[in-house]
Amino acid sequence: PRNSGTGPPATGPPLRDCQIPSPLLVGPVSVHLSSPLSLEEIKQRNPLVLPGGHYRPPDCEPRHHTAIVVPYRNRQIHLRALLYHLHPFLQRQQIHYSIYIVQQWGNSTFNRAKLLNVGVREALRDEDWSCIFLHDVDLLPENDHNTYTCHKQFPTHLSVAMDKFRYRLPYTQYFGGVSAVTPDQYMKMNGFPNQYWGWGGEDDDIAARVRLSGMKIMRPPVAIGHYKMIKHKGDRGNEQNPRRFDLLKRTRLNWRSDGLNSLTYELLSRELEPLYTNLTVDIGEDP
Ligand code: UD2
Ligand code: MN
Repeated sequence: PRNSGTGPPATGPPLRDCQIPSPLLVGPVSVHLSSPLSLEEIKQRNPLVLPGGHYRPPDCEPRHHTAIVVPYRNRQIHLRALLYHLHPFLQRQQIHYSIYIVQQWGNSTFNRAKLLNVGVREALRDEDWSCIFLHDVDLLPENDHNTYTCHKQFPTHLSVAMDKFRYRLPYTQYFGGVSAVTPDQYMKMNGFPNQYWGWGGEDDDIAARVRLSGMKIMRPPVAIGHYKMIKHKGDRGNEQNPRRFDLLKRTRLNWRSDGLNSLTYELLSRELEPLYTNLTVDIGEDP
């Protein structure tokens, strides 16, 4: 069995380290958004993906071990589009990875940041991941030179140029969409806030935590960090959070006590689906 994120496979001769950059990269890719394939068809196109959405390059020893964590509820079409694009994208990068879909159970108000906390904690139970990606379900990377790996020192914000913002960063402290942390960085910032129920603010809180814990935000060049966001309306159960401005005023006071160290939830199920690990979780509701 392969029981560690860093060791070589248990059997067979040792493999050579994967080359950096990966020789399989193609650069800009065109992203089609209409009518994604079924999960079965996507699985057929990705025969080397193991149950749970797990992959390891077959002919070289990967230098990166990345968990992709996706906060999720009721976005089937987007999920299929994401899996369709992300599996081949990550395989071209020759990294060892798994995809985790963290599904909020029930109808209480959506809480993206808390789901991300759950995903990080559960992913780290599986493997010694060197990097954890926090990934909206509706964002598709358009250039595979945007590698899904972490910076050693500081958190990274990847989705710097999205079609919805005319391929520019909307504001300097912007941290929404796709970001990445090492387990150490995550611990240092006490994870993410648990108190943001509904749409908005949680990404700015996370950016503030990066700064308050003595770190800064790394970013890929704008020419590489291109993403398409699948167009959508706001979801029922994820209405704008009217408290977000008040909460953001208190990040400086709250970040040490609200986060990874105050996280409570109940994991209802953990399923190894063909293309992803499904975590269904009861995270409670807005008090
Ligand atoms: C922006 C940010 C996002 C987050 C959000 C505010 C971008 C590209 N993204 O996204 O990172 O900060 O604002 O909370 O700027 N989701 C579900 N089901 C739901 C509701 C949300 O799966 O019912 C997940 C899904 O992964 C989605 C993410 O939460 O991509 C963010 O929600 P959104 O896409 O509705 O918000 P959006 O596009 O304004
Ligand atoms: Mn979105």
